[in-house]
Amino acid sequence: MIALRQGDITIFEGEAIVNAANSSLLGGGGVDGAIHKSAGKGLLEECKILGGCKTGEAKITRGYNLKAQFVIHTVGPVWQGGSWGEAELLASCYKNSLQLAVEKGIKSIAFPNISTGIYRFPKEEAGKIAVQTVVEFLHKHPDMEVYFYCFDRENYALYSRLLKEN
Ligand code: AR6
Repeated sequence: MIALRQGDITIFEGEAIVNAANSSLLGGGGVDGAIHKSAGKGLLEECKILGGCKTGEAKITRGYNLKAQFVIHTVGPVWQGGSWGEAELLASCYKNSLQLAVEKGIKSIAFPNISTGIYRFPKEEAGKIAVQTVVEFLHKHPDMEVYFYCFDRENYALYSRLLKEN
C-alpha cells in the first residue's frame, strides 16, 4: 500500500520514519533538524555511536520522543548535475531504507522527499525515482505500508500525479 500525506513527517504514527540525513548523522537543517528536535537528545546520543553513514546507505535508531518507534537515517546524494550517479544513489536510499525496515519487521514506514531540499535534487526526477523504487519493492513485500510525506505543495502535487500514473 502506498499513501500520500502533506505536511510534517514528525507527526507520523506508524512504526518508522525515514530521515534525510547527512553523512555525519549528527543532525542538520530541513527534515533532519525537525526530526532531531521532536525526538529529543536521546536520538543524537544514539546517532553519535553509529559512525556516520555513506551516501545511499541507511542506519536505524529508536524514535525517542517521536510517535514512530524507529528512525531510519539515510543520506541522499547532493545534486551535482546528474552525471555523478545521483539517480542510482537516490534509488539506493529508498531500497536500503525499505530493506532495513523488512529486516526489523517494520510494516509501516514514512518517507520525506529525500535530497529535494538542501541537496537540490530536481523534484520531478526525484519523485519518479522514489515512486518507481517503492512500487517495485512492494511487488515483493505487499504487506508493507509506505507513506510519502510531502512538505511543500510542489512535491505534493507532483506525487499526486505520479501515484495516479502508477
Ligand atoms: N517533514 C517532512 N518533510 C520535510 C520537513 C518535515 N518536517 N522539513 C522539510 N521537509 P531537506 P535534503 C522536506 O533539505 O535535500 C539537512 O541539513 C523539504 O521540503 O530536509 O536531503 C541534512 O542534515 C524537502 O522536500 O533534505 C543534510 O545536510 C525534503 O524534506 C541535508 O539537509 C528534503 O529536504 C539533506 O538535504
